[in-house]
Amino acid sequence: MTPDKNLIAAELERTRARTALLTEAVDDDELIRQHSPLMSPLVWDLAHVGNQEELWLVRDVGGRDPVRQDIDHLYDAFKHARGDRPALPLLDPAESRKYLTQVREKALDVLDRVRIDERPLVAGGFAFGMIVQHEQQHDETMLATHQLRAGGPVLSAPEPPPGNARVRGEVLVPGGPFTMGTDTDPWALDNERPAHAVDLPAFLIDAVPVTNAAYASFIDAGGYDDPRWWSSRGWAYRHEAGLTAPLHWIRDGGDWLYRRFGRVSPVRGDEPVVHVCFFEAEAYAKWAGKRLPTEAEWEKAARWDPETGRSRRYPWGDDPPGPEHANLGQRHLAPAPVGAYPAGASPLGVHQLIGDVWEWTSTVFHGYPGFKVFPYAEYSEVFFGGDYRVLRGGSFGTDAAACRGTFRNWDHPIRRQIFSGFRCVRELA
Ligand code: AVJ
Ligand code: FE
Repeated sequence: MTPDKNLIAAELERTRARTALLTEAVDDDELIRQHSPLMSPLVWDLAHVGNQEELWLVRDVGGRDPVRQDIDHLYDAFKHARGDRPALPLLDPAESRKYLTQVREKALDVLDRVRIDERPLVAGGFAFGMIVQHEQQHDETMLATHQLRAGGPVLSAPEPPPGNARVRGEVLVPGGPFTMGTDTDPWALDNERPAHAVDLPAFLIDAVPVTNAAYASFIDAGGYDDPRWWSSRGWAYRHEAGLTAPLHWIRDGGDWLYRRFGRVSPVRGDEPVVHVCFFEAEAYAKWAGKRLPTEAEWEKAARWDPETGRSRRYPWGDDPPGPEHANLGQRHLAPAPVGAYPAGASPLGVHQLIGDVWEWTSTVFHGYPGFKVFPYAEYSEVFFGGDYRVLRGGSFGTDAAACRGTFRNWDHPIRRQIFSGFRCVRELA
């Protein structure tokens, strides 16, 4: 497949506009400051996306001289933990922006001149797609930093579309094999490959993600105080961290309020719950008499077409996500109520698998059978077999370029500053 260079350039520019918006919404002091020990200062993310673009597009694909080799070590995520980054001699906001502009000019020139041939790094425009996705991933990380920052609102967006109250209950996914992963998606990352058959017994999956109302019933039923629902690690963490509700929820008499991007409002019952960790998701599922899906179950529910037996790129088909399909791309700054995207449902009738909230699965992050590192081990391989659970489907903060039915995210089971929710499954009686 020969990708359209104009399209690639447009994706790079569209992505940069999002990065600019997220980093221009606050003043220099807030860009440099660390808003949470879990997160980098925004100014680190900013120069880091430029540095990755320099490493891969300017130096590797383009074979050009370095722009700023002297700063590579500052923006290598493996050299300095997030908590240590504010103390580094980072580029200041003005220097960072200048650096990004210099790198982008060269990267666009490389794109103009490069022969997109069969070399793996450039086939299908892969390296450019990888850099677009990398910047989009950091844009989601920066949005999570915005959610953690104290102070009044600096971002705004229209409300998501309304929900359709009729979508509830469970959907039967029949037993049998399906194709998991992909060999053909040109911008799929190494951990999504290769395509392979997975045979699953039949199961029932929630038609929609678990809502705030459902999650509040778990809280009201004393779920946080009953060790029966928690794994031993989860129970220990629930006490150590003093968990009593999703992150950012505030008790208000018998009701719940929620602080979202600097605005406080009542928790909406019909929205998917967000900002829960894996242990909370697991406890809720057990309380509800269910469990979390495996990663394979999630992907079969999202991609398997019972008519043809093939796996689709998205639940609705192979067309790229439009605003009618899914809540992606920071177009709205909240998950949409359940039932808001009937056009995005899978053929079996599972809704909102893509967008709204990342969904925890019970699967530990590993390489698929036949996995090959491409193009660098530090993207995926170094995390395989570690203390990470896979999350699927993307959130309202995820861009379409970094989201598809095969896309795999992962995080520690205690993390909840990410836009994480879940849905449940159960075996047939
Ligand atoms: C795939 C979201 C887990 O943010 O740690 C960004 C993506 N990798 N820069 C992360 C990533 C390198 C990664 N996640
Ligand atoms: Fe990165």
